[in-house]
Amino acid sequence: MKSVTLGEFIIEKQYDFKYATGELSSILSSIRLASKIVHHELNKAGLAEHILGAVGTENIQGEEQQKLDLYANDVFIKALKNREIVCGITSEEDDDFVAFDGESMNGNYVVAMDPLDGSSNIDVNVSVGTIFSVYRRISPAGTPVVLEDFLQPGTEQVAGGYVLYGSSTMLIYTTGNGTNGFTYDSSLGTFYLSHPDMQTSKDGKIFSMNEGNYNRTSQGLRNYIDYTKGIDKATNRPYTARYIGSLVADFHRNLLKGGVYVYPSTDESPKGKLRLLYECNPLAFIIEQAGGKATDGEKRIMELKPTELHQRVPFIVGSSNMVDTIHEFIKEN
Ligand code: AHM
Ligand code: MG
Repeated sequence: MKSVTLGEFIIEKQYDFKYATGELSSILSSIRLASKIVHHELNKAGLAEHILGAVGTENIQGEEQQKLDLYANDVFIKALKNREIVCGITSEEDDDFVAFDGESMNGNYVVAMDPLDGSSNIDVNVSVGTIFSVYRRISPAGTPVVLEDFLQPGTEQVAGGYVLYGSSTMLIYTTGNGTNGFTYDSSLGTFYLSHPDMQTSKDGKIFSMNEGNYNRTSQGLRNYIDYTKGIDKATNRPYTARYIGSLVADFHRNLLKGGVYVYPSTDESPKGKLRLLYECNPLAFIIEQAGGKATDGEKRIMELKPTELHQRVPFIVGSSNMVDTIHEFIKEN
């Protein structure tokens, strides 16, 4: 079988895109480049004492920032700015959006991203990821980007994806014509198409949630958690409990094997933990294109109208029948 590189694939698929100017291809190429740089830096993390550990500052959500968070943020911003097609970005690491100036103001696109999700896992050598979402701007080209450009529902995404820095580094993305996965050959510096047209199974067997939150969640969800442990051949239970605490890794495993990931509303965090713009929406786009579902427990994630950059939402994502069953349990209570 002929090996297809990510670069070749992006160009080949360019004309599936309704605007087909090559600009989106260029953005994806910037993301590809930045992810290679981050991959190489991450692989050194275990060796480089100066890179491990916290910077000592907190981001807007009160979370401690790791040095590699900031490094990845910087690399992705520079790569995205460089081609003067993106006019601004919003990132988990920056309190406000970053408006690009100069020629970039003519850019037609904005990007929302979590440059290094799950970064508290780096110190223990566990997989982390980059999550990204691309939109066409609403404001006119040639003017500075505005907040409304970022507050678009996920249905307006023109591309969404993630990079998983795991035992292999993979880049998975969609532009609305299916989900495709590429694996990085670090000896050649090239991503190859390894997972064409990914499909997740309708019924899965994996349940992924931080069950430490059991007593903080709704009665309906608690009933579902109990149900996952029930013994019943017909419904393939008990399910398998798997939770890494690194969203991209948990999501990726379930996408390939069939399962559901839940980060619910809790007493302490009624809106859950994960952020709509750069964590939930891109993964919702990916899973829908692979035949799965993503909701906040009630509504489709991609139809939620964002009201703020760092907005959090409860997140239920994965095999469609599993998501439906959770909804039934939630409704019953
Ligand atoms: P982060 O964006 O600060 O890295 O937090 C997001 C991470 C996800 O990767 C993961 O699924 C979740 O937080 C784990 O949270 P918890 O430790 O509460 O289970
Ligand atoms: Mg994150």
